[in-house]
Amino acid sequence: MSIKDIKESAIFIADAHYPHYGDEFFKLLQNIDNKKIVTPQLFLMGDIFDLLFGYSNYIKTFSNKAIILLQKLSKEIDIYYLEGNHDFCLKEIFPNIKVYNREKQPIKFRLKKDNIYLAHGDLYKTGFGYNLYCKLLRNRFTLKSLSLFEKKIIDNRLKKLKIKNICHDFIDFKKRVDEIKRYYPKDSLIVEGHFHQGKVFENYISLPSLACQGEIGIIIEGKIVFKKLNALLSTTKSTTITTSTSPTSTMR
Ligand SMILES: [Mn+2]
Repeated sequence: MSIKDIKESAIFIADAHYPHYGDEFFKLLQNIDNKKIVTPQLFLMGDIFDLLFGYSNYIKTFSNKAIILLQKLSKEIDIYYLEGNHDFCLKEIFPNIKVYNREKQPIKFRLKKDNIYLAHGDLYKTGFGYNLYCKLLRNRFTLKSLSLFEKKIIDNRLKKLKIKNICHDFIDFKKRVDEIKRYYPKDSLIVEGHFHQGKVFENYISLPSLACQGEIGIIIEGKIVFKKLNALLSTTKSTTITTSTSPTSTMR
């Protein structure tokens, strides 16, 4: 299997937790749709939705406009979706998106000459509950017997998620990063979301959460740079201007 390249201007969105933490995610999709932001590849790094899974029409109603726009965009640009712990069983919803469930992660790409591994970031932690949940939901029989209670379960879950504080510093994050890095080849770049930190530790990039830091990752001159949506709009619009005053974090 040939390894795909991550292209210049590729965009990484992590942990938007849509629709509970603002409209930035939808705005970003709109700007890609109206070509104010031009990107050849969109990497959705998981927990893009605060709660979304396939085989349930009810859960889709909460994020309908974003789902429809994503479906449209997936026919026009390459979209990769690495499922998170809040969004899974997505193949059914997004037939034109390359969906990678937790078991298929990390996925290997190339960025210039480097090997780069992408994962949502919850691989090396037990995920028994939601794996089981996912497997159950894939089963038509369970789905049918669950559908009676579906609305109640989802309403209850959403109510809790809505008030959850998801933005905070991760104590001893460096220690956690070192543990994760042991699972990857030494000379590779690692890009993960999940932790909502937006920090870089040598070859480990913890993507910012769109819900918390309000930033996304974008490839500029072969490197991942973190940017706010507004800064992204001004850069794309004025590609001839080489200097930017917006705060960015760079890593290679
Ligand atoms: Mn997560």
